[in-house]
Amino acid sequence: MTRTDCIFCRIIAGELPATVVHQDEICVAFRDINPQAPVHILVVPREHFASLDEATPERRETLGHLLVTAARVANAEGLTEKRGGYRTVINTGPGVGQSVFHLHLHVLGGRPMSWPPG
Ligand code: IU
Repeated sequence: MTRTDCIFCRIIAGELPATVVHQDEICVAFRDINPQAPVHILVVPREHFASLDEATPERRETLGHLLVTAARVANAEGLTEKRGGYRTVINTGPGVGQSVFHLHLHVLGGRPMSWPPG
């Protein structure tokens, strides 16, 4: 169900612009508007739920599909393991940096990264 007050629901519905790199019946992947790496893509389920805290057994297929899509998108961007790899991130809660409360998985790559994250 599209939420009119959710920016990602509105992107998914085509009401707001985004550079979409992949879409299917379960999710949409588009370039982050404020990229933190040469490649920074968000993989977003069409279904609105706020965060990973709302993961349920009923959402298993959706959650698994996000990971499969993240790998496909990363490889399509040339971010193979041999070419530096990529990082996937799901921020859960404002305390760790979540700012949009529609679950999304970040795919970042194209530059060296350190660990632990800040
Ligand atoms: P976060 O994990 O909730 O902090 O990630 C939200 C991301 O959504 C962040 O990287 C923003 O740059 C990005 N974003 C976007 O791509 N387009 C938008 O219209 C808005 C945020 I608002």
